[in-house]
Amino acid sequence: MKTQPAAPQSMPHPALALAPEVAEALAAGRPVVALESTIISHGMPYPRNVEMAREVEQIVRDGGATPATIAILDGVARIGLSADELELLATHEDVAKVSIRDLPHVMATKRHGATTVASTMRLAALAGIKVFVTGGLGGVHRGAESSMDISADLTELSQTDVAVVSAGVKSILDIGRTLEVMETLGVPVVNFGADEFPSFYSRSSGYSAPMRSDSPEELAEMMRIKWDLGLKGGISVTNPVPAEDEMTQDEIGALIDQAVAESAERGILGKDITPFLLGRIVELSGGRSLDTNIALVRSNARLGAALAKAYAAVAPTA
Ligand code: PSU
Ligand code: MN
Repeated sequence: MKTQPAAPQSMPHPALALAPEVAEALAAGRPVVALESTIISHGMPYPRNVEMAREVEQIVRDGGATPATIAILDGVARIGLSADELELLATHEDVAKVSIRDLPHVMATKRHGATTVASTMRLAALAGIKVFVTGGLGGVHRGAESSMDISADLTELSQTDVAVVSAGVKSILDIGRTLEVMETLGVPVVNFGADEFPSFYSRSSGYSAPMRSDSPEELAEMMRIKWDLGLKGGISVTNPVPAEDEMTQDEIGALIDQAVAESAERGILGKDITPFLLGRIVELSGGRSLDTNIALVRSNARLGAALAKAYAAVAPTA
């Protein structure tokens, strides 16, 4: 263990196992980008999932930051994984999907777990990492007025101080209600380089973004100001999929509606809904949605590395 020059609150929690390069980068105040693992185990088919995971780590490195993919292995919260460990997450048949509520159980039973946006945020914060890159955020599910199915990603954004870079919210969810809940929870939703809130596969959603920023430096300044004021919680940075990789609403909308209808017919419930929908949309699109998904994660990784660098330059040191 290295001694840290920074203040005690930025010391990684002792229950976490940090990869040496991640521990060194954090101790030196160098930029680090957290990456989630549910996208690997429950979000994409093998072997594209593990190829994506490796490639995204390389993009973060090329952008001048240290990648830290987060997961639970044998009950231990790991911050930064080896290539073999990424492969294990992508292939092992018993990897639990771990949101916040699942963390104590998967750790107590010493299982493997892939972390969602919510639990990745929390573990990143416990490690002292402030920037996290994912594909899509969870949110308010369609029909939540009766099912009450609202992702813990939203409550986590309201209380954990991490900036989350995503390509917005898929229209498997109710995008309008998701934006309303984030407003209620005090979560800044700031869109990078465009006025319309993006819907993951598409640059459009029919909703305008609550805020817009065109520079990583300005986003980093938002982070610094929010936390300096003592405003708890994260920032949702949305990064529209590059235009050349986009699937328009016309191309994807009907497939999403079909997948949502099938999940209801089959009685899929709770934590299984999102993985079911993601898998079904890949099938229904003949794999095309997977190319878009991978392209947007790459783009998010580039922005996340730039944001981590910009934040490292303005972050309080004590
Ligand atoms: N949305 C996507 N891709 C994903 C997920 C959501 O477009 O991979 C994953 C993320 O890990 C997210 C989780 O945190 O699903 C949300 O699951 P739930 O709706 O059960 O909270
Ligand atoms: Mn849910």
